[in-house]
Amino acid sequence: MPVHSTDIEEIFKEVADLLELQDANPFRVRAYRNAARTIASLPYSIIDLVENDKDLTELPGIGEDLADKIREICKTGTLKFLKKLENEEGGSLHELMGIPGLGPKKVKALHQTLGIETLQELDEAAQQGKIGTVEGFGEKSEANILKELKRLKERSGRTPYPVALQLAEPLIKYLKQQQGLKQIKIAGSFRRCRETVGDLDILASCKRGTDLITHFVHYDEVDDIISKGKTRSTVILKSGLQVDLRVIPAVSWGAGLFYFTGSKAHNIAVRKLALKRGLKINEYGVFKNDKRIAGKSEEEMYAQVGLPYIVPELRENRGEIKAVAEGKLPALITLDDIRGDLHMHTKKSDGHHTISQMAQAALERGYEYIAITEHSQHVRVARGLDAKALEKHMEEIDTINNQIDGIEILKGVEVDILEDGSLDLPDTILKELDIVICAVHYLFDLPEEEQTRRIIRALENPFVNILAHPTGRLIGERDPYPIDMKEVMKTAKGNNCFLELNSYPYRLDLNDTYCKMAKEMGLKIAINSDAHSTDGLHNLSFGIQQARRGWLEADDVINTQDHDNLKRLLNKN
Ligand code: DGT
Ligand code: CA
Ligand code: CA
Repeated sequence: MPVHSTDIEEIFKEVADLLELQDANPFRVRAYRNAARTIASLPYSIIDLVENDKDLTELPGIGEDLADKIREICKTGTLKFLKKLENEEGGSLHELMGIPGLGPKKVKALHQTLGIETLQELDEAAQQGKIGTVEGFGEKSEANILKELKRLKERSGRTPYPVALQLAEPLIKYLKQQQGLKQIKIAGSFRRCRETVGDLDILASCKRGTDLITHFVHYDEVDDIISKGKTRSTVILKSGLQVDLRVIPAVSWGAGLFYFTGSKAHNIAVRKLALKRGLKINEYGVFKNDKRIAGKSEEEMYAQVGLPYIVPELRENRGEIKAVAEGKLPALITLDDIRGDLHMHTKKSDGHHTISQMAQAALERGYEYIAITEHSQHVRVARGLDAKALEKHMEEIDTINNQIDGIEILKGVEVDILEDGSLDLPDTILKELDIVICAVHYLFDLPEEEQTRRIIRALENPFVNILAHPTGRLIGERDPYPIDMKEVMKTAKGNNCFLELNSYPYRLDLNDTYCKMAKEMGLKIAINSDAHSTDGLHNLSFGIQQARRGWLEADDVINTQDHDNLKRLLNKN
């Protein structure tokens, strides 16, 4: 079982949690958390360092002991020390800490008073109303625990796209080793670039299909074989992800790809068009009087029903068929259209790299400009800046901007929207910045009207340009806060502001349908990485996928503009 960087990170985090539950020395706890953070922020996999026998102790926060442990995990896939902690008293309490709001102190209180050790016991106790009686808990926290447990159950059904991607890549590489393999592709929601996938649908055409199926079920990561036929098999990977493999003949490759890419609603709409022409469509081709007239490629399938090729991201039956028929299919944005990135953090707040490291990395990506946008003071956990610190930071940005050629560094901020919709920094300083992003980072549970009013007031500030991650959701973790999006969009447009599509793959906020809604209102979007390290700049490709699902074209997005045009868009007066 191959080890990933994230496995090591997870193991160290779990060790830290368990040590903390045991009241271990806080320095020891912190050492494991720091190590996990170091590994997470490396712009390359730590596995590579181990495989190349590099000195791990040169990394920040990694001493001899942790270096040994990293090597042990790489070699064995597990850590003996973690197993030991898990077998000790309270070793199963770690899973309770996966519930937002339950830190080590609260978990310990639940354990000591009610004897709760597992999620199931937690669920039962909450159902019976026992949690609210424990000191430090109330009815509200009990309701919250029930809500989070429910979400956890739902969440286990779908896999976030980046996780699916990480699991799919080595599997495809493995399947490609099979002799006689002609074509292989992942279809389904993964190909449509949905933010989460229910399962992976892999299609292949191969000289001897049964060989490929046998090869498939012998993959190291397979935990359970659900079915194994001559042309089809379903397995569950150790991660819990289900994978379907179908072997299809080369003559119907395009038909199979079309059918299993879906969505189901899109398939049905296309089939209706075929019926009107007296044609039949199935996963083997397009048929006229039982004679196959298309099936080798998706293009010829679409052509037979009178349509040009439709990219997978649009296949959701959200008007794409009517749009192509009228010749109004959007020319979807690509990563190549992006000229800069307007939201990122440095070491100064909660990022990992310096201004010049971020600028250098952006330059290497071919960008013409970036904006450095640290947090404001309210976000203490992220070491947000007050007015004085921001002023100093602005001077530093100027200095570096003068030193570096080929890229413009804009002076920005991600300023917090306070409870009443005022901003966390005075206008006198906002006015001096090239770009002001505002964002909600707390009080997610205000009633819709209040939350809407709060955000609208922020957008009415004369110096604000962009509303970051407009719904605050974290995929699989936190629901969007309730707001009247239409009103927010109207206000943004009326005040020459823009909304962000935050590309962090667990945010993707705005989502696809809101992007489409903005486009229809003529409101432009900024697709930003929100990078906290040089590596984080890569997240932009996830944002582009979501934007494409939302029908966005280059012109709908402000950071496709050159620097002069961008400056004009950001200068509201
Ligand atoms: P998921 O896995 O829930 O994220 O979503 P999909 O879209 O990958 O759905 P899945 O895995 O159930 O099926 C893969 C594709 O197969 C689906 O997108 C369209 C096609 N398909 C499945 N069932 C039907 C069906 O009953 N009718 C039609 N026309 N197509 C279907
Ligand atoms: Ca699927
Ligand atoms: Ca499937």
